[in-house]
Amino acid sequence: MTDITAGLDALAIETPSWAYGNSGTRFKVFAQAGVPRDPFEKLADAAQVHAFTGAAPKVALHIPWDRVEDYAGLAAYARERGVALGTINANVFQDDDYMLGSVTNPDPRVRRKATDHLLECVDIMDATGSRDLKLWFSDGTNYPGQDDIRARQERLAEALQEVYARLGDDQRMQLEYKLFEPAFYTTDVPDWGTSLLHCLALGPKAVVCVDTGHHAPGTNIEFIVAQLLRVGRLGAFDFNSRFYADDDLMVGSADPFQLFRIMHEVVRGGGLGADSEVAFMLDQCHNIEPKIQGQIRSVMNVQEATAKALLVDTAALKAAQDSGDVLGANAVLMDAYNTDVRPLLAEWREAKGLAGDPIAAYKASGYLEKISAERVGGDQAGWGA
Ligand code: RM4
Ligand code: MN
Repeated sequence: MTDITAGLDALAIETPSWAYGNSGTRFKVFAQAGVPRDPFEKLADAAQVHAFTGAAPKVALHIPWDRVEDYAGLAAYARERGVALGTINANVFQDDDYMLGSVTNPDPRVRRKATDHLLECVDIMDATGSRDLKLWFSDGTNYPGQDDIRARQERLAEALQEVYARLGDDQRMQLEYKLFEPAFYTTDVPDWGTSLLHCLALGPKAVVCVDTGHHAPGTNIEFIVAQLLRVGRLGAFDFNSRFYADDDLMVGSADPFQLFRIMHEVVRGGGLGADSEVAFMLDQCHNIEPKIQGQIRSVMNVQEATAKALLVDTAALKAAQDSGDVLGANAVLMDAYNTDVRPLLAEWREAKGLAGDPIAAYKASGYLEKISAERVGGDQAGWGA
């Protein structure tokens, strides 16, 4: 129980500002009552998730969606509500100039513009006190022959190098990969290998971000996690759930067993604990479910998977593995996975003065009714600046 308590204490989940805004599919965005109109209201909502779970102390921003005049003021506003600003997510995918790519665009003017945005994000990190810059590029091509695959890698390396050189001593760059979409033929950073190659060329402050929704069906994500931890380059997770493509739904919902397997490798590889620098972020959208409640549920899902991973009897597992006891080893893992950890988590929360059932407590708080009544008029936040 002590190990489990320490492990759960160490698990800090960063929630994304964009989860609190409206989102949808390319077919329809269903607006919800009470949705924030600006970054301040998003932070107020994120603070609720932390207040009820005790495990979501940071909020990731997306620039320009969360652009404000005074970032230090935004950070102070967050602090007053008990949370801190986290990862700064750059956005070089929503401007007409980026039709043929951002930092890999054949046009040097567009590349300059994209790189300048990334550098601006580092300025913002200085003001917010954020450690991490997260880079995700939609860059790629749709048709064979459209552009030179190799030249695009060189352009990418050049831009990354310039941004890397601008990072402060305590700042990091996370390079996220994604198999496909919006590019459908080649993506310039399609997989963890490409991301890792660039990170290794850059230096120790460049780390890989694993978005759980960015893989082909059947990909063994826990293997990737084990490998990246082994070489000290697992920088962060963008947690979410996928069933088909990049669904961005609640982490642990479609495949809680996969999340457990991932967290088992995290624990095994030293990715959880006071010394770990792995950032556990959510990158999700709540299209049809209530957003704050969706974030609370997601934090709880990660906690449940983590608690089960912490329950694995590592000595018994190693003994079974070393003696070639295939089914015995598998049984050790399954025993942990099949344990109902909800009472243990309720106890962990109550020991911290929190409600054992965060969802019930949040619903009873009347917060959603309050913001629905108060946030009338103005433009609800969505996937736009
Ligand atoms: C991308 C990627 C990024 C996220 C944006 C909103 O697919 O996952 O991490 O910032 O979506
Ligand atoms: Mn992501």
